[in-house]
Amino acid sequence: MAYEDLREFISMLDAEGELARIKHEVSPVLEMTEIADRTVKAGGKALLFEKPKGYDIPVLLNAFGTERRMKLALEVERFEEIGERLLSALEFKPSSFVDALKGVGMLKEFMSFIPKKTSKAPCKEVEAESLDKFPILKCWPKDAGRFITLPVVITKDPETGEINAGMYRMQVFDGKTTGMHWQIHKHGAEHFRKMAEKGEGKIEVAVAIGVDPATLYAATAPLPAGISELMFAGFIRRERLKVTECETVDLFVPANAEIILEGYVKADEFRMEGPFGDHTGYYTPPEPYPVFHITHITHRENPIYHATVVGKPPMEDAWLGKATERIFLPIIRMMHPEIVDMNLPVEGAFHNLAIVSIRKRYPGQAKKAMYAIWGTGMLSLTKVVVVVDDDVNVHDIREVIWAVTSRFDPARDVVLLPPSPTDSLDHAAYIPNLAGKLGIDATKKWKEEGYNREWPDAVEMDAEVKRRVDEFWNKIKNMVL
Ligand SMILES: Cc1cc2nc3c(=O)[nH]c(=O)nc-3n(C[C@H](O)[C@H](O)[C@H](O)COP(=O)(O)O)c2cc1C
Ligand SMILES: [Mn+2]
Repeated sequence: MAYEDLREFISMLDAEGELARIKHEVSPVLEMTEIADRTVKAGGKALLFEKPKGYDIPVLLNAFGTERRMKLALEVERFEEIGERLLSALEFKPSSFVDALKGVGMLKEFMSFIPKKTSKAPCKEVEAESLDKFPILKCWPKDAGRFITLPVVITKDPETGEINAGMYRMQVFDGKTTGMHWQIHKHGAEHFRKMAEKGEGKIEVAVAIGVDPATLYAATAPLPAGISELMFAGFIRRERLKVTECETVDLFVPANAEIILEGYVKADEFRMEGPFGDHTGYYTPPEPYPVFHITHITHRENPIYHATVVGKPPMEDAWLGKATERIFLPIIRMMHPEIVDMNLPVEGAFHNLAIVSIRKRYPGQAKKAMYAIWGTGMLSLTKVVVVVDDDVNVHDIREVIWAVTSRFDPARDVVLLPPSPTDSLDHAAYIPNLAGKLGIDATKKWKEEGYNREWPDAVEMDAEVKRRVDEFWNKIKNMVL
């Protein structure tokens, strides 16, 4: 049964023993961060702060902070199921994921999850004057102020009319004004640019805070442009998302959201945003970003404010990222069949390092896999790609280090790219958004690749001997272990 809203998810977490209700008075200024940081790093529970100091609206943090909770959120045993369902819905062999989702053959199943309009909208129950009533966190000491960290930002493509929902943090400037941190590679930024190019002075924006888990996840997912996140949310939930018409802008929002902000972003107005303690583990320095002017605020009766704290990994967003890694793997494998598995280690902040295993069938195929990663959606921003053979478990870093250090010759097996698009949060880039890339081919080398002898066999015991030892291992085991 799909979660209708955030509240149903919270109830389920409670029933599963996954929720801690904090009755202490805790300040949303820094104190909640310290508690969330200690909790997530220890694999602890979701946190419902019932008495935020100075506010009467509870705060939910760390809802997705473990693998188990992320799976409960998306109602799957394995994240791959979602990608596999997408592929199995295909009626032809598309040459790309975009073809797949937009093409003729697609996906009656996906299309059947178009959001369902309703006029019964809890998110519109109560009108509010300003953001000041919400316990919005100041996360880290050097943050420029309070930041809304889990907003689902909804815009309409000024050319095609397609709707996008992306998660872009919002710095609170005052009760009716925030920053709009859509980075240049993101669809919100693309809609903004198209609006400016058309000479329209502003773009309408709606923001939902506190949504059902599938919708929240979908807003963070690297879907191709033009693929509706709200439809994807319905696909994940296996039930259409209920949306309702905004009151002051021409957009639809999740009807059961806790809080809705309506407003606009002007073409010619930029303001310094940040610093912000970011998911790279560093403060992202101040940079000019567009400004969101809020014209209308509504919320449910007794709303819940949903937030996350990012910082030095691992933090809660690690599990949103890991879900993405797993969900999109089947699709990446469809497009690039040599790829077997992929690990985007949390410590690499997802864009900094990808470890990919391949089944090599022809010379140079490891290089092809690198170029595939660098040519695929948001993976194109990946700074370092390491390619190993499929006898290596990419999720076991010790095995990866063994394979990489033993199987690559730095003089021959390195690919260095000239400055190329990089994540806006790549602090090492000499020029923001532009940096080199490194590929390491750590596959076993072949004669056809210029290696002038046979690759040595790995040291392994005979299966027959293992079987013989298995027979009496239990008697010895307790002595030796
Ligand atoms: C907690 C969290 C915060 C994020 N904050 C931002 C942000 O401030 N700016 C941004 O461009 N992307 C941010 N992202 C990543 C985007 O949500 C992600 O790239 C998403 O795919 C963007 O949607 P789009 O492809 O429709 O633009 C954040 C992701 C998470 C999980
Ligand atoms: Mn998008």
